[in-house]
Amino acid sequence: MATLEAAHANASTGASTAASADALPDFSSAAYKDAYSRINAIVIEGEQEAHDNYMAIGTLLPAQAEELAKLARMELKHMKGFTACAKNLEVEADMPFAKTFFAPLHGNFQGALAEGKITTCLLIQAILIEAFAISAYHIYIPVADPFARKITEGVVKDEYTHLNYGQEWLKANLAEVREELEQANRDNLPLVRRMLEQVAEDAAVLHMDKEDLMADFLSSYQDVLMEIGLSGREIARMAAAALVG
Ligand code: PL3
Ligand code: FE2
Ligand code: FE2
Repeated sequence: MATLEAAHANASTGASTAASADALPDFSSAAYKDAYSRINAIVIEGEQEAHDNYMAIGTLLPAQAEELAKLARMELKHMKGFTACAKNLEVEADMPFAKTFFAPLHGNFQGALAEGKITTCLLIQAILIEAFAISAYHIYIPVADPFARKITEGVVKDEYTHLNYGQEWLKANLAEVREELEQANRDNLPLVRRMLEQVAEDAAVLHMDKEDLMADFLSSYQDVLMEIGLSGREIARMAAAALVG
């Protein structure tokens, strides 16, 4: 929702982000390019899979297939934007690494899709992956090179549209989706936590702080669960699943 986006715009001008923006990384160093080859690949793979996932969700929700195809098209545009970012820095994206990085979450999405589990598919793609992307892009923007910063700023706006799509569908169907939502969270939130941990070392080379990433992610995620209509206690239980997995 608009309020959610505004809250995060404020958060990303916070003190810790401002401090790291003072010290921009050396975009042409070998260390930066090496880390960027993996981070950029993760983003490209994530955008490509997001495209495929929205198209797949369209097969489960035929009445909304057109709207979902529109969301999917935005993902391809994002993918092209981030491909240009790597080219601009003369970096080659490590795509095999990125495929491995997404494999567990991808596997869970495919399993849910095969069983026609709309709630699980939406939680994985439209909530968890989008909240992960939004937190990463927020933290990246102040320390990005000028070319990538402009592209990422455009992308992040679209990602809120995607997050809101999932949020509104789940909210409208809350009574029927509650139980599946809790199970899907238990199965997938630990995977997202592991992904954040796996990316942390490379992200640090880009001057992105792991705790900032985690905090931004959890704050988006909790806001969404609240908007969907879950109670404070349910939200706390769901967030606690990140500690268990
Ligand atoms: C769905 O719209 C997008 C899915 C993308 C997943 C992004 C994962 C982000 C990992 C850390 C990236 C930092 C940003 C760097 C940009 C080149
Ligand atoms: Fe995207
Ligand atoms: Fe998206």
